[in-house]
Parts: sequence; structure tokens; C-alpha cells
Amino acid sequence: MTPKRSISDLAALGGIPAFASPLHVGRPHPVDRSRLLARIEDLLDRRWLTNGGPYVQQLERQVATQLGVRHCVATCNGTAALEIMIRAAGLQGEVIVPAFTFVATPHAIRWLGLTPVFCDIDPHTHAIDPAAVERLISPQTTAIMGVHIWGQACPIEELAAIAERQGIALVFDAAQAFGNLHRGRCLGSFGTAEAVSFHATKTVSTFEGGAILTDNDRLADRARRMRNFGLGDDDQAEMVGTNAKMSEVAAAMGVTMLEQMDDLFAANRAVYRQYAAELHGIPGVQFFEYDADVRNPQYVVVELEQEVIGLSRDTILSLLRAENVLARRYFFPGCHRLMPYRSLDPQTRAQLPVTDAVADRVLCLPTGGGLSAPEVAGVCALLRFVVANAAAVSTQLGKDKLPAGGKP
Ligand code: T4K
Repeated sequence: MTPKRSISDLAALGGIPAFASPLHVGRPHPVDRSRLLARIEDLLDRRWLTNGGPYVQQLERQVATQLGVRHCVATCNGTAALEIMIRAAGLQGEVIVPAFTFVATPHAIRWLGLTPVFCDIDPHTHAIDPAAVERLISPQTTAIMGVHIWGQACPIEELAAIAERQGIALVFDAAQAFGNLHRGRCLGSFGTAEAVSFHATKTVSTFEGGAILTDNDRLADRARRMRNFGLGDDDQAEMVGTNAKMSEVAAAMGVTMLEQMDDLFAANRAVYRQYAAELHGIPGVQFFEYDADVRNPQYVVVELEQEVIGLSRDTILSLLRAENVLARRYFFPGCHRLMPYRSLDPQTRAQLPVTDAVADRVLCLPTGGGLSAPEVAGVCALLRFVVANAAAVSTQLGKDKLPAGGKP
């Protein structure tokens, strides 16, 4: 990293970028190639490439055992897992979801013709606010979909109490949460069902992939059929279905990454702890601290307080990007402000003040495979430098306009 001594060293102001190549959020961890390639050779030799082959079955068994859940139904991605979970659970009408989530959450609901009803979040945990959920229940509500945002458990017990009182289902988008715990129990084993993602950017990856996790035998059986065109045991369609099967090569990747899981989680914890230590005490930079339960702090999240720093989150993002620090403003601007939702229900925006405020402040810093301790130190030093020199940077930027924040 090229150190910064004066603001003219900032790449956005004419200096050399701090990093020669880009630092990403959620860079895939390196997989044990020899083990993966041996498995790929094996599946090629066997000529069984998809449709519930041995690696998919092995992955499903291992995940179910590790998480302590009766059924794991592997799918081609996390979004398909959400869609099949919703349909297999028989949800209809309205489903209450937080707006502060990846857009796949409401899209899965809407794709099936149901209505996502957006809910506000807690300012500290960034998770769905149970008090706000209560206010959104209507006669059309059939479920609450909690999201374990940043991979940390959302308020499961409070949501379960509401769901029971109202006689509605409770399902979870656990896309970011694979392998994490809540009060000693694995996420994926709560509610009627949960859906996880094994996307390339997740610590345990199958390139693309996902799974439905449930203790409900009927739901699991329906989900298995639905992911395979709705076919029953005699190859006849018994219900409407789709093709959401996981391939053998994806499952071979998953089985290999499961073997590495503990080491990968430990690597993420080391990065998270280093960021926590090195960002400590920077005025206006609030570090998101995970519960002690979280084994895999995969996202490193800060909230940047413009009123303290004197620069907006988006200006800081532009400065970082110029330095090859490709931080991300997940999940800006909140799903309620994205199409089609903002036009379907323009009133919602005014009702989600915490989501709006958090979405304007959050920045995810580089994480994932191959990120070195000196690189983390460099990112922290850069952020510290920008904050310390905010007034001068702001004055200079008045003259040199920066491009907008870039990819959210
Ligand atoms: N629900 C929630 C709460 C979710 O967070 C997600 C997915 C879902 C549902 C749906 O699950 P999936 O259907 O995706 O299984 C990423 C991921 O694509 C997405 O899986 C994830 N959440 C979301 C939070 O982030 P993008 O568009 O921001 O990712 P992308 O392609 O920009 O990748 C992020 C960074 O990783 C890049 O800066 C570059 C790096 N990268 C990415 C890929 C794919 C690599 O270095 N190598 C790679 O192969 O959505």
C-alpha cells in the first residue's frame, strides 16, 4: 500500500491509488483444489452430473447433520431456495419482510405473486424490528420472513411469539447465515423453514447454490418435488414445479468447502478482529459488532456519520474506490426504494425512517479470501486518514467534483 501524507496523495485528488489491484467485498476463499478436482474427476467418471446425484445427497446429509435439522433440500441458488420454501410452505397474500436486505428477499415473494410488506429495522442490529412487524399485520398476512442480516440471528423468539399469537407462519431468509449460531443452536433450524445461499461470495460456496432447511417432513417432501418439475416417484407431475436442482459439480464444491469451513470461519474472524482493533476510536466511524454467537463474521460493516465526519458516506466511498478499495453500500437504498416496490407502494418510504438512515450510513469493507493483514491495515489507515483530513478534503472536493458512489 502506498501511504498517504497529504490530501494531494489521495487518488481522487491526483495521487497514486493505495492498492495496485482492487480489494473486493466477499472475495471467494480458495478451495482445496486437489480435493475438488478429485471429486470432479470422480463425478465425470461416474457420468452422473445432476438430478440428485451422490454429491448432492452427501451435501444434503452433511448439512442436515451439522445444523441439527431433519431436512436439507439443495437448490441451484439461494433465490430459488426462497421461492420454493415460500411455495412449499403454502404462503399467500402478504408476507412481512425487512426492507434492509438484498433485493432477492422481496423479489422471491413478489415473483410468486405475493406481496412483500416492508418493515423497519432496529438501528443497532440492522435486523427486522418486531414492534414494527406487529403494526403491519393485516387480514392478508400469512407469514413473517425474518432475515438474518450480516449472518447474525434476527430476533427469532420475538418473531415466533408474534407468529404464534397471530396464527401465521415464520420463515427465515438465512442466505448470509450458513454455519452461524443463535443461543448455541444453528441458524437454519428455526421457524417453519429457512433458506440459505451458497453463492460464490458466501464463505461456504457451491459456486451458485442454496438450500431449504426444515424439520417439517411434508414441507421438505413438497420442496424436493417442486425443485424437480413437481415430479413424483413415478416420474409424473403431481404439482406445479420448476427446475431448481443443484448440479453434482456444485455439490462437490460444497462438500469440499464444508471440510474447510472451520478454517475459513477462523480466517474471517481474524480479519474482523483486526478491523475492529484498527478502526477503533475513529470519530464518526461506528463499527458493527456481532453477537458472541456469530462464528462467521463474514461482513465487516461500518456506519459513517456524516454529521461527525463532515463528509458523506458516498463521498468517502468514492475516495476509497479511487484507491482500489471496492467497499460496498449494502443494502442501499433499501428495497422499498427500489423498483418495482417504490412505485407499487410509494407511501412505504415515509414509514421506514431507521432503514433510510442506516442505508445512508452503511459501508461494507473488503473481506474474503486472499485479503492480507497488511491490506486490512492499509484500508483502516486510509479511512483514518480521510476522516482526519475531512475538512481539507471537503474544501478540495468543492473544486474537484467526485463521481457518484458507484455500484451499491
Ligand atoms: N437473501 C439475501 C439476504 C442475500 O444476501 C442473498 C444474496 C440472497 C437472498 C440470494 O441468494 P443467491 O440467489 O445469490 O444465492 C452478492 C451476491 O451475488 C449475492 O449472493 C448476495 N446475497 C449479495 C449480498 O451479494 P452482488 O451483485 O453484490 O455480488 P457481486 O457479483 O458484485 O460480488 C461481490 C464481490 O465479490 C465483487 O465485488 C467481486 C467479488 N467476486 C464475486 C464473484 C461472483 C469475486 O471475487 N468472485 C466471484 O466469483 O451480490
